[in-house]
Amino acid sequence: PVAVKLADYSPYPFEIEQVDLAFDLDPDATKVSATLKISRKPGGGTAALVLDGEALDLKSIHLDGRLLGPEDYALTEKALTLPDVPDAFELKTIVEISPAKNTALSGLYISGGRFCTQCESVGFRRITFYPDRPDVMSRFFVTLTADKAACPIMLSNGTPGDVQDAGNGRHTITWDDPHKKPSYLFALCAGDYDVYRDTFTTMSGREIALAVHVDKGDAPRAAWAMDSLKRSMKWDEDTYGREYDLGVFNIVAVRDFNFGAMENKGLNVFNSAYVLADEDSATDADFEAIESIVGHEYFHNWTGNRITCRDWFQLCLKEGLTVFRDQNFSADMRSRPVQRIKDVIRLRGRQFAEDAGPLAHPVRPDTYGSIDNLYTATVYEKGAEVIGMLRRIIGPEAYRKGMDLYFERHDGQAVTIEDFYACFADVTGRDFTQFRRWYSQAGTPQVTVAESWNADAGELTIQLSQSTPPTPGQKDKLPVPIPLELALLDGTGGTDAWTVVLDQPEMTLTRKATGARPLLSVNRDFSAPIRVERDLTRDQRIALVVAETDPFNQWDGVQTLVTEEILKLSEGSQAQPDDQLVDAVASAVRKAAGDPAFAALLTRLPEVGELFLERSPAEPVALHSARKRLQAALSRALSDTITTTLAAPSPTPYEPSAEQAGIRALRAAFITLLGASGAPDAGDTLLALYNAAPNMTERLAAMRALTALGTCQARDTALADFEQRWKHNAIVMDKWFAVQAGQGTAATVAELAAHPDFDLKNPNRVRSVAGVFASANLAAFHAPDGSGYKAVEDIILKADAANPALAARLLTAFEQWRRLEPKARAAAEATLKRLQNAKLSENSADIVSRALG
Ligand code: B3K
Ligand code: ZN
Repeated sequence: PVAVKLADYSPYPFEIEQVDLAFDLDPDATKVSATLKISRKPGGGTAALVLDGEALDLKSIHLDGRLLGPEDYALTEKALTLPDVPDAFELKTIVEISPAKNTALSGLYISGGRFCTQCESVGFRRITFYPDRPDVMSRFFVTLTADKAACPIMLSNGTPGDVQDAGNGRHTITWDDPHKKPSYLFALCAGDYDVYRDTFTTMSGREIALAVHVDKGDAPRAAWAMDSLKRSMKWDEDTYGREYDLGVFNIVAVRDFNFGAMENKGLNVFNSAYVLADEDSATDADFEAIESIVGHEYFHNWTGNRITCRDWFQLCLKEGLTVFRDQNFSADMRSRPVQRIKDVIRLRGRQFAEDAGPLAHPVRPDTYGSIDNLYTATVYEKGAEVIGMLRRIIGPEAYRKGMDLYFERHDGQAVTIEDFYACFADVTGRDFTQFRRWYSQAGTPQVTVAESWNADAGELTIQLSQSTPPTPGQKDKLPVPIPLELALLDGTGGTDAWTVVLDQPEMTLTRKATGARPLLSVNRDFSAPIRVERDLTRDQRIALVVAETDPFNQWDGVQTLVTEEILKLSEGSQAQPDDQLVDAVASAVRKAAGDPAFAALLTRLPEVGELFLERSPAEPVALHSARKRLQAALSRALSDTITTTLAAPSPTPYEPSAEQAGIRALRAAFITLLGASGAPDAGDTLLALYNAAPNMTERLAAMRALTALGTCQARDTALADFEQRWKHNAIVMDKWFAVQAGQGTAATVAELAAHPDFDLKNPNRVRSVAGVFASANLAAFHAPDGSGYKAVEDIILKADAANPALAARLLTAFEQWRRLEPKARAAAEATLKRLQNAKLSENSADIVSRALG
C-alpha cells in the first residue's frame, strides 16, 4: 500500500452543511440515495470535488437537479471526482450495494439476518460517495425503509421520528441527529430484536430512553450491559461533569463484528460477546470486560464524538484518552490497585511486545500503510498511559481544569494532539513540548536505578538514567519526561514517598532517612510505562517485597522474582525451583488472603509472551517448561491453602460484584494451580470441581486446568459435557474452542478448524482458535518444526480472502520472529516469505512487509 503521511495533511476544501441519506434496505441490493448540501470553503480556490467511494454501483448523479453524464465526472475504484462545481450546490447520488455479500464487515452488512454497519475508519465510503474523513463534520438526516416483518426495528443516530407505512409490506422511519458528526460515526441497524429497556435521568433532570437490542431470547442476558451503561453515564457526570446529549441511547449486539464495539453517536454497536452475560454463561472476566467496554464506548460520546480527530494520525487523541477514562471508571467500580495491575499486565503483554518488534510505532504515528492496522496496543494502551502521566505530573485538579477547557474550546471540532495540550498549557502555564515526545517517539524507555547509602549522613543517593532502544525508522532517541513515584521504606510500614520527573538522560537525587538504611521503592503504582533495571540480589528483592507498602509494587516485586526464576530454570530442562523463592511467593499469597482478588494476581506467573522479551534468542518451549515447573512447585507449597479454600462453598446467591468476583478469582487461580501440581489424582479432582462448579468462572477454570493435563479421560469427559451443554450458544462455545487452542498443538488447531461449528466468517470464532493459539500458546505456535505457523497460515489465507481486517490482526502474532531460537526463526521467516508471495489483502500485506522489513 502507498504510505499516507501526517505531514501531507490538508483541509478539505468544501463544507458539507447537511446530508440526507435514504436507504431502501434489501440484503442483496440496497439502494442508497445521498443528498449533500455542499459549499466551497472561503479561500477554497477552484478545487475539484473529490468524494471517496468503494465497491459502489453508481446509478445516477444529479447536481442541483440536473442529471450528470459520464463526461461530467471521473469515476475510479476509489473515488468520484467532479472537476467543475459551483461554490454552493446540492449533489444527489444513488448507488446500490449488497450487504449480504459484504464479508469484510466494514460498511453495511448482514449479521444473524439483521442489517448493521461499521464505518470507522473508512467503511462509510462502502455505503455512499462522501468525503470519508473525520474532519468533515455534518448534520445527518437518515430515512430507512425496510420490510416490516424482517425489520420491525430500524435504528440510526440521533432522534427517531414516527414510523410510516411505505406500502408493499414495507415501512419507513426518519432519524435526525442534531450533532454534527464525521461519517465514521454514522450507523444504522435494522432487524428483529429483543429489547432490554431502561431509563437514566441526567444531572440536569432529563430522562433518557435506554435500550439494548439483542437476538431473540437473549434479553435477560443484557441486564449487566444496561447496568454498566447507567453507571457509566453517572460516572462521566460525577468525574468529568459530562452529561449525555440526546433523548435516546441505543446499543445493538451483533454476532459478527471485527472488534469489541463501536461508539457511533447515540447508537453503539457491540460485538455480542461484550453485551450478553449471566452467571451460567459468563465468567467474572466477561462481566468486567462488558463493564469496561460499555463504559469506553459511552465515554467516547465526549472524547471522540463531540470532539473528534482531525485525521487518523490523531487516533490516540480519542482512543488513549478514552481508555484512560474507562480504566479509571473500572478502578472506581472495583479495586483501584487490582485494576492497575490488570492494566499493566495488558500493557506489558501486548504493547511492550509491539514496542520491541518490527511493528513498533509512536503513539501518534506519522505515517501508515493501511489504516485498519493503526488500531494498536500502542495507540490505545500506551496512549492511555501517557494521559495518566500527564495527570500525575500536573495533578488531578489541573487535569480536570484542562479537560474542562478542552471540552469548552473544541466542542464540535476535529482537532489534534497539539490542540489538546494547548489546553493544559493554558491552565497550568507549563510547556509540554518535551512531554509530547511521548507521542512521537516509539519504544519502551528503560530506566536504570542505582543507589548508595551514606550511613554517617543518613542519606540515600539515587542515580537514575534513561534510554530508549532504537525502533524501526527511529535510531536515535531523546530523553522523555518520566514521572517516577519513589519511596523510602523503613520495613515497618513507614513510607516516605515523593515524585520526581526524570527528564534528563541522567539524574542524581539524595534523600535523608532517619534510622537504618531504608529500602527504595521505584515506579510505584507503575507511574510510567517503562522498564526498570536494578541490580538487586534475590534476597534484596524478597526483602523489598516484604517491606513494600504500594500494592502495585508488591505484586510487581513478586513478578520480577518469579520472572528471574523462570528465566534461570529455562536454562536447564531438569532444573528445579528454589525453595526459598517458592516459599516467599506462597507466603505473600497467604498473607493477602483478606484481599482475594489481589491474592489471585500474586499466584499469576508471567506468560511466555512476557518472558520472551527478556531473552534473545528466546526459546518458547524451554520457557514454557520452566514456567510449568515453577507453577507445580508453587502449587505444592500452597496445597493446604488450596484445599481449604476450595472446600469452602462459592459465594451464593451469585452477584457480579467486585467483592464476589475477587473470591471467585482466587478459587479459579487455585483450581489452575491444582491442575499444575502434577499429582496423579489431579484429573479426578478437577473433574469433580468441573461438575460441581456453580458458575462459569469456576467451571471454565476447571475445564482449562483439565485441558492443560493433556490427553486423559477426565479432560475428554469435561470437554464433551461442555460442548453438549453449550452447543447452541456461540459465545460460550468460543470458550470451548479457545481453551483447546490455548493448550493444544498445531494438530489441535487443525482439528478445531475442521469442527462443523468453526466458521471462517465469524471473527470471534476465528480468533478463539487462531488468535488464541498464536498469542497465548507460544510454545506450540513457535514450535521449532514450524507446525504452529503452518496451522495459523492456513487459517489466515482463508480468512484474508473474506475479511482483511481480521486476517491482518492475526498476522501481528508473527511480530516477534526475529527474537526466536534459530529453528523457529527460520520457519517463521519462511512462512512470512510465503505469505509475502501469496495474494494477500492490502491490510495483511502491510503487516507482512513490516514484519519482514
Ligand atoms: N473506535 C472503535 C474501533 C474501531 C476500529 C476500526 N478499525 C472502537 C473503540 O475503540 O471504541
Ligand atoms: Zn475507543
